[in-house]
Amino acid sequence: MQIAVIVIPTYNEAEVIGKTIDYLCTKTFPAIKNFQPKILVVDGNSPDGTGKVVTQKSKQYPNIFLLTETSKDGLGAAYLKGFKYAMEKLGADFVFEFDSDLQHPPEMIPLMLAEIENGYDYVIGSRKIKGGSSPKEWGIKRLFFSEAGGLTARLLLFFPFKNFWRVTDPTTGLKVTRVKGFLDRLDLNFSHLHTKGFAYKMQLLFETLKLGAKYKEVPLKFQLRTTGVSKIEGNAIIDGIRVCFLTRWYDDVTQKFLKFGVVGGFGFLINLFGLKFFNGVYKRFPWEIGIINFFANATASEIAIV
Ligand SMILES: Nc1nc2c(ncn2[C@@H]2O[C@H](COP(=O)(O)OP(=O)(O)OP(=O)(O)O)[C@@H](O)[C@H]2O)c(=O)[nH]1
Ligand SMILES: [Mg+2]
Repeated sequence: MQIAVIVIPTYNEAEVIGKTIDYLCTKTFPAIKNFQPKILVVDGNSPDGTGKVVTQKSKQYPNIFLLTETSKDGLGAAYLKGFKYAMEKLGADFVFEFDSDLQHPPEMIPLMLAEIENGYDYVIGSRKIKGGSSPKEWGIKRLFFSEAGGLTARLLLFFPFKNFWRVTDPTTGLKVTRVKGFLDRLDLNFSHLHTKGFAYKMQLLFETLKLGAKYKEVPLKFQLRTTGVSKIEGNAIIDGIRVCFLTRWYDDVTQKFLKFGVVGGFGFLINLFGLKFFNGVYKRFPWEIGIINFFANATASEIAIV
């Protein structure tokens, strides 16, 4: 049976992680028939004892794993370590990205696996399509940042190509990715990734789609965090813009476009100055203005081409 690993990063989530594991193991997993689910918690060495709760739960249920980092290292770092562990140690065929605080309804997991069975490689929960939503309780500021952040990421990553229209929620955290051909072909090292923070999501989204993953969005009703506090870093917006920009900048399509642009731009300038220069030179000859323009144009174009 194919293995689906639910990777859950945690930092100071002792209050909720036990409840999340109970819910997944008793309510969600029994509804999964064609996959073997495993839970991998990646804990940033939380001082509140999150790791201890997970260890206790691993005695109560099978297939609960804990990977403890030496310290809090950012959301991207936690997920990347989790992806590697899931592939190398847990035999993952599919890997979920899932929040510990139950903001992602666990019922989404079997629904997303059903789409995997339909042949999709990369299924994400979108708050922006029909049936999806953000918490009603979110204030205007958080809603604005969510909307503006999403649009900025879409523009920077994909405009004007088709993924700009296809990807409605680039900052969503709920995803499942097929390992074979996709997660196992991504460079998951930080020499390649532009951040260890939240924005890793945008770079991996871009690169997974670039690999040609069959992509599907399902509606996500993102819940309000009811226990613990948000771990979003203060610089998440600036870092997000930086990561989207760098991801697009280093893409081969952009690089080709830039090379053509630079070569074309230089050619244009040489042509312009050449035209002026040779116009002056040929004016010294007793020729008609049309002939002078013709020769000046021809000479300048030749030089620009060379
Ligand atoms: N290991 C690890 N986990 C983290 C880190 N930052 C966040 N997390 C966990 O990642 C998940 C998502 O973080 P949240 O703070 O809930 O972010 P969010 O859901 O976008 O924001 P809220 O709506 O405010 O909850 C939670 O389970 C966090 O405990 C980190 O640096 N290391
Ligand atoms: Mg959260």
